[in-house]
This record gives sequence, C-alpha cells and structure tokens, in this order.
Amino acid sequence: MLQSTLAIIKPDAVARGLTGEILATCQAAGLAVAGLKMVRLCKGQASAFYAVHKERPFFESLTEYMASGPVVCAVLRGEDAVARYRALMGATDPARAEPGTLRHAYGQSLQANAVHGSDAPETAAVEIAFFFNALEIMESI
Ligand code: 3AN
Repeated sequence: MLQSTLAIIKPDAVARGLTGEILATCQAAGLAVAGLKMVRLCKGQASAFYAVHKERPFFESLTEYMASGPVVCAVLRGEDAVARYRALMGATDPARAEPGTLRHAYGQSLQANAVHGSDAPETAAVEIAFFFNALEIMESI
C-alpha cells in the first residue's frame, strides 16, 4: 500500500553534515521525498512533538536535545513506507542496530540516534501535519 511517513534528521546528524547522505540513502531504498524542510524547534515544540513520551525519564533530556539545533524533516513516500523506513532506520539504540541501517551508520547514542521515523500510519498522519501544511506536500512524486 502506498504510504507516507515522517522522517526527521536529528540535530546531531544535521550538525555533522549528514543530511544529504541520509536523504540519498532513503531515495536509494525506494522512498521518494514528497516534502522537505529544515526547522529549529523550541523546547515547547519539541515537547509537543514527543508528548507521548512525557512520563519517560528521558523526556527532559530528549526534548532539550531535539531543540539543540536545526532538524531536517522529510515526508517519505512509497509502498509500505512506514515499515520500510523503520527497517532502514534500525533499532533505537545504535549499538543494537543492524549493519546497513541508518542508526548503525550514523547514530551516536540511544538519544542522539540520528533519525526519527513514524511508528504507524496513524502516527505518520499526525506527525506529518505537525510539520507540513498541504501545500508543502507533493501529491505525486
Ligand atoms: P524510536 O525512535 O526508535 O521509535 P522511541 O519512540 O522509543 O524510539 O523513543 C523516541 C526517542 O527517544 C528515540 N529516538 C531516542 O532519541 C530517545 N530515547 C528512547 N529511549 C531512550 C533512552 N532510554 N534514553 C535516552 N533517550 C531515549
């Protein structure tokens, strides 16, 4: 099924100049870029985005980190894009991520793990709408 998902290239990866490589890897894996922007979240916006984790012990540190520098947000589209991009990202902890995954290649720690990806089609719809308006998403690409 043709799906869209939200990818975020996190502050550590943007700061290290990895945006182009990460997007190229996504495209080479058959995920088209249907929307793209760089933003700098404030702490409140990072907290709103990660609200589902607000009871977790790492919430404060995670939202500080996500607000620490620019992030690049992309709408990725393709067949089964949500699951295929999750597989391309690899495990949350880069130390456990399989070779060939983005987090294995670029992740630095459990928190600074280079990339975010929506975990389900319903979440993807909410997360895409958090960052993009309709004009900024290509219908066909
Ligand atoms: P994923 O991004 O793989 O879906 P989640 O949703 O469990 O992982 O966690 C959201 C983000 O919170 C992760 N990408 C990571 O940056 C951070 N995180 C998750 N677990 C921890 C932890 N134990 N300590 C610090 N940060 C964490």
